[in-house]
Amino acid sequence: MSDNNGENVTENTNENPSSSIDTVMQETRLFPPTDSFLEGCEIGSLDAYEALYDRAKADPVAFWEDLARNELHWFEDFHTTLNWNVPNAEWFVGGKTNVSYNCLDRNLENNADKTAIIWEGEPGDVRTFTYRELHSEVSRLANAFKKAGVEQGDVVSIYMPMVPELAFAMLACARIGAVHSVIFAGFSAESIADRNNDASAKVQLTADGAYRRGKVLELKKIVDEALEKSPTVETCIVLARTDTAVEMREGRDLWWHDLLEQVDDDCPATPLDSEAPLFILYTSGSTGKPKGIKHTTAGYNLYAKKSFEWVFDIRDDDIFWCTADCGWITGHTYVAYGPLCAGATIVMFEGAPNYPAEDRFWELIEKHKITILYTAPTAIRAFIKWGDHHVDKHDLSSLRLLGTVGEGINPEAWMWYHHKIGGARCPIVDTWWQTETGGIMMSPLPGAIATKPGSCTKPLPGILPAILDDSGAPVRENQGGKLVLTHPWPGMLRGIWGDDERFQEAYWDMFPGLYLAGDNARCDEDGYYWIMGRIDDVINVSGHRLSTIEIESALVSHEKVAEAAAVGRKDDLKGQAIAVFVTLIDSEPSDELKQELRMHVRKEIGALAQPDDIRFTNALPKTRSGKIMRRLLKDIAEGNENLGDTTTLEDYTVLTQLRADDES
Ligand code: 7RM
Repeated sequence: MSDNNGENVTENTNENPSSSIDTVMQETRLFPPTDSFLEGCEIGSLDAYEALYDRAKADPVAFWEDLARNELHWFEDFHTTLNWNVPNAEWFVGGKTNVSYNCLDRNLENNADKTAIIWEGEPGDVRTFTYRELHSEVSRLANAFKKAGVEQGDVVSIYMPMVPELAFAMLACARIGAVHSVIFAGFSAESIADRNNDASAKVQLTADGAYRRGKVLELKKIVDEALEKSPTVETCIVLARTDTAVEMREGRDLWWHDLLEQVDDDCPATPLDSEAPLFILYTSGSTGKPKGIKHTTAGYNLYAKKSFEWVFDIRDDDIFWCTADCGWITGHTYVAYGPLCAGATIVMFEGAPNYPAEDRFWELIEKHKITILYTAPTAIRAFIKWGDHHVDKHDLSSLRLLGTVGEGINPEAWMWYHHKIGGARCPIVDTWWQTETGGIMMSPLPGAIATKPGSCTKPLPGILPAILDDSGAPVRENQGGKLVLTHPWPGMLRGIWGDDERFQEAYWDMFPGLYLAGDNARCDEDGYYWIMGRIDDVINVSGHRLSTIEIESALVSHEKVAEAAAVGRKDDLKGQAIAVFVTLIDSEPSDELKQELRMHVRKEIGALAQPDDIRFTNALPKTRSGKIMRRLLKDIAEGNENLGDTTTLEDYTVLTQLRADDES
């Protein structure tokens, strides 16, 4: 991205409608798949992708109808493919299916003895399960749930470590039509109670404890506190994981293993309506109380399966590792439902990337011969900071495909991932999607679409995006605007649990009939999409609207910078000034370096994007799933004392540190 003199920024903007966003980034590198990757690819050329995409676009409803009939098992066929009454979609109406059946029973036909799950615990213990074993584990657990009083339609709140039983529990709920609400085992008692109350959860699942970097986090204790304030929860089922002493309350708490002893593993999957709720997953959103995103049975299942197969070009002998926790949508769709429904072998990992040392991921890849790694940019930037010597210790030659999700990946981090982890032979799929979308919406199909570092490339078949200015008109090529989806898709959310008004307002009010994603994006001359950051995070400098990701990527392209966050702060003269927060790889902060970084950004993307304030920090505030919390940084940049809702923040000490830096 170095051959841009930055002066064209001003030219662009003169012809921009006021609500569009200026792009200052130029990335021209193109990476087609290698011949060896292409061997055996299901969708192995741009033509093949375009043919599929065009067919889906011509008649999306017929496209999904065909797939639903071919890919899912139906106890009863559906009669109507789509009922669409904005903003409410119903897919495959009249049909009866079961997600657990599609993931398990269906795989008994051809994959019974294939490994479904390779699980590694934080201490290094390994357990594996074939599809036959998984079927048995889940069926038995489903019977245990019934025994404990769980009925179809009940909400089961799950607060557990990343152990196989967490996946079993999700599938067991799906098997009997209970609705799971997985809460990441790092949230506070208060957050659990909020979510339990919002969903009227009836049963709580937890474990005695969870391993966290060699220590034990006492989950049951946290749950005990949460249940004091969760009056709807009648029963709590406790898994013994760490053998930590816990208090079991008579009449409420049951041991997981005791329940299992009382039941057998014969539990036929319940035929469920296509639109029966499958799960609720709470997303924080940047303001206000968490939204319970609702997903249902058939549409979500179909979308999880097809998006998984398309994006990861899955082969029978692949060993697929999605590093996300099941507490996030990525863990729902690409640890559990997508891969299992596709009959794939997954790796599930309980631990952290830096325990006992910073090479744990690479050790896992070498040990389990992982072929596909799907992780987050925030992790990749951490690996870069920790140093290449951790990677060099391990043989990563089993890898054939890499993926990222969660944030934009800065081209510099992309190049490191490509060379250092992928040995320059593995395509990288940069996947754009949301909790709300259920599955990946835009991503390279790795055999068909040459990649560009920093671009999520093109929409999946059946997905119809557009980029609009505030008046609802499409923006021109390479102009940033609001990303929308113009046609419903099977994996889309079916609302916010108990809050129809908020559902309508958050996603459907701005452009009637179109789904507002809340991200800005541009589409380039080759039809490639580039995500530019959240709508609320746009920085407006003297009437030029700039993207956070582009400024951050310019900073990260400096050899000394590990990570950067850019925010707009109030400025009397310019409207907003650009404040950036920077973590360094291993250099010492200095005024000279600040000046160097200013000049670097100026050279990379132009004078307009040159930061006004630069602060060095040891760490950036992140959500528990690793996204930079720019909203908090904006408050800090503006000197605000009250930082609003910080409950989703991963590490509070970061804030104290940043404030202290501020005062010095
Ligand atoms: C899967 C997930 C959704 C938000 C989304 C974006 C950002 C996610 C990318 C990305 C740029 C990407 N669900 N985001 N993936 N931005 N490139 N490949 O993360 O609900 O937790 O977050 O994350 O802002 O709207 S989520």
